[in-house]
Amino acid sequence: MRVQLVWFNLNCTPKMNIGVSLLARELSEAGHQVSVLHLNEQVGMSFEPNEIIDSIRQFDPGLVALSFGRNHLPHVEALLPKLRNSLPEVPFLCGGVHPTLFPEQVLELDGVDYLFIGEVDGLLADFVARLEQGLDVSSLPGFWGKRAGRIWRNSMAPLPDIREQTWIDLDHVDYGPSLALNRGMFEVITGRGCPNRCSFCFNQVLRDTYRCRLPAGGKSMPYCRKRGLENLFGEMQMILERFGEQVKMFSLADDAVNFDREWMLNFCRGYAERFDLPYTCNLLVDGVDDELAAALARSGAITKIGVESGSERIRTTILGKSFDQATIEHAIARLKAHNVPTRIYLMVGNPTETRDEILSTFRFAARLKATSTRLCIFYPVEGTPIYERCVRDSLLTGREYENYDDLSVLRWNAEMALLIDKVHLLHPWMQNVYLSENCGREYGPLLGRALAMPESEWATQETRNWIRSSSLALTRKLRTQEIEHYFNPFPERPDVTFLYTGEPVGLPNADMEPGES
Ligand code: B12
Ligand code: SF4
Repeated sequence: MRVQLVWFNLNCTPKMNIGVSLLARELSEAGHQVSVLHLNEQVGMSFEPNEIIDSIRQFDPGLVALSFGRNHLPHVEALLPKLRNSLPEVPFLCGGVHPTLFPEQVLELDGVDYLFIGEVDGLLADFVARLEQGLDVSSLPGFWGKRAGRIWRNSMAPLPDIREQTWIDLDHVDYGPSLALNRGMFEVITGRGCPNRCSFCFNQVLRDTYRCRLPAGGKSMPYCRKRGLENLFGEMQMILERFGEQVKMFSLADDAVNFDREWMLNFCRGYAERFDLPYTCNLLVDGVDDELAAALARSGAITKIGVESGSERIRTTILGKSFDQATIEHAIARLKAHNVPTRIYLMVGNPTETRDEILSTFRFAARLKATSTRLCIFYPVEGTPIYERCVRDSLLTGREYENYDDLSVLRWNAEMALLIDKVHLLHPWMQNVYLSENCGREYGPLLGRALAMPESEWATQETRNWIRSSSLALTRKLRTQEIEHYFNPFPERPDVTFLYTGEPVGLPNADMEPGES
């Protein structure tokens, strides 16, 4: 059968979804013809329904399979009825994170015929073959459907064993443009799941969904799984053979790479033997000691850590993070002792957060002195416990969002709303005032002036220009005096900062001269 896969990646980092790519390969290996449509303004097709429909019609599919998350639900809702009109005979199948968490809502959408809940590895090709042969598909585990006036909802299929995971598809997915735009960073996934239960993350929801929807209570396969190392290294080798020096580093896209310590140590050992390329990974701070830090260092790891807040109340009580300040400090100290670059993720605008708690986040970040920081604005994803809390406490404005860099979608008083907006641009300065006496002297007056601005003055292009030019002038001055400070090398990414220490950082774009981008 001819299968059109569609990945919704609009107005987000231009990257192909790993799940869609491996499904493309599974289908083509099973003898189906596959086309992958990457909806993204920079590397694929932008959201022009007529062009999308033309492109799909040209491929003449027997099935259209769409993959999307919550942030693209409005696009899916807008596109599907039009697609249905143009291709009345072709069935539509939905899958991915959002259809898994909200199957009832997705099944109701105008134009949806089938959906799949959960991980479909090893099951999609059979579904497609049965459709092609006109056989019944209404009893296949994990698949839901509504056809000819009938609706069916099957229990989830057991979680797949991913030790021998299908490799991504380099033939049907054009990775070249996104590889270039992502500065040579190639994403691979080494496992699935996370053992933690943060209130804002889909992991605990997904794990609970599996428990309640699997007939055997979800016991057949653990939720947290890692791939076999040979399987993973083989895929990485394939990527390097195809793209050679265009690949500057791998990014291990897993939510939490090190929940299985033995696996992690073996990965570091094996990776260091085979590859001479840095890689980034999301690291859990629990259990980071000298042995692990040394192994990460030897294998070229650049670690990313979800610190989120400097306030213990926000991090543990509101966000449900399982670790305290001391554990974070210990982990980062061990990583630094072994020269492993660290990026910390911070989040502001959390429910019930106060001005002092926001400031404490930057005080804590300055104490941690990570190589880099990234700031996100809190967004409650539908279905998570914190979303339920936001609804219960009437905290939501109803504004839609597209990515974590958007403005807050929570209701705030005018003063807090303005502060959160300011923090988004000023966070390098906010860290710098706490970083050292020298830095505080330089950044304190600038920050004081910016924080005191009324909204009318803040929201002007003149103020934006002033922030940019002051940042550039100051970072040049402090570099000359060899004073450590955080700086932001690219205006289009105000969420990212790097620590200037006089030594090369070795992360993409971090070693540019100020003003070079
Ligand atoms: C890597 C990653 C990214 C990468 C790459 C894009 C991507 N999603 O692959 C980047 C950094 C670009 C990214 C960006 C964003 N992400 Co992201 N991302 C992930 C992450 C960590 C891994 C995804 C992955 O590769 N999983 C492994 C593959 C094998 O699994 P899979 O993608 O789920 O696919 C399987 C099934 O879902 C299913 N399936 C998938 N598609 C389809 C289609 C059909 C037809 C069928 C039948 C089945 C099916 O089968 C696949 C194989 O079993 C997930 C968390 C997670 N663990 O899943 C978050 C996650 C998907 N991201 C999330 C979010 C919120 C975002 C952003 C909105 C963040 C932002 N910038 O503001 C953007 C949106 C990106 C976009 N849609 O364009 C949320 C989504 C929540 C939701 N309910 O929608 C997640 C779940 C994380 C979270 N914190 O909750 N992301
Ligand atoms: S540690 Fe990260 S991946 Fe794990 S539950 Fe918390 S936010 Fe999600």
